[in-house]
Amino acid sequence: MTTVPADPYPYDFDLASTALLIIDMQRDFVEPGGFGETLGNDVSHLQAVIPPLAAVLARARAIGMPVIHTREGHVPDLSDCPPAKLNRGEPSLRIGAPGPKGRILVRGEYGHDIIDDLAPLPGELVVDKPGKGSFHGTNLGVELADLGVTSLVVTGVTTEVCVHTTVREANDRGYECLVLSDCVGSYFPEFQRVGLQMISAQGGIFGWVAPSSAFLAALPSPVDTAVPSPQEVPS
Ligand code: TIU
Repeated sequence: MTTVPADPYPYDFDLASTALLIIDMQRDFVEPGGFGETLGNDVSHLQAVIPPLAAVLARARAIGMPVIHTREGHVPDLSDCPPAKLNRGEPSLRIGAPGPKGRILVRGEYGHDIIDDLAPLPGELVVDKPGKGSFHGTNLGVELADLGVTSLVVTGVTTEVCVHTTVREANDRGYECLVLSDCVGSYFPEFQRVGLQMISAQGGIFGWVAPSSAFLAALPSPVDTAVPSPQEVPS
């Protein structure tokens, strides 16, 4: 077992059954001109998440931890977008409307894809989701079962929307979630603070919260976990 100092108490996990989940680090949310900004949000708050999350991603890859990316968005005819979600806000700025990065939150469009700094590598799972939660309308649960994953290290945006919905879904499904506080972001500083408290309050009602520095410090170094080269294998 590996242990990370966390709120409300240390988070124990088995590296063999843990995955890094990166939620919706898409241009539509993180960059100017996307869906997030059309909703009136200041996207600069989300940019702060990128450097610590890139460091966690690099380390996860180096030690062979499974990495799963999600993207929120809809098929081009919007048949998977319920009217209750579609009919929000100014019509010219809604899901499916043309934006500076292509049609807003539509699969295949430039703005729907993940930012270059965190681009998935070939072989990493990318889960396209029509909702805020990562389990609703996706095969994520099946994929995690196939991988033997029972613990999730959760990162991405936004803290109080897709991260919270996913952590709540995961908690109800029996996964143990560690949310990395500096690797999740909100357009609203107050929601960031309270959103994290809501996860770890009441004895960890939805999961655990820790900074990425604590998580990284608990991981084995890449050297310890590297596959030995042929000349290093004892004969
Ligand atoms: N608006 C907002 O805060 N978030 C979303 O619409 N989606 C995600 O959080 N990914």
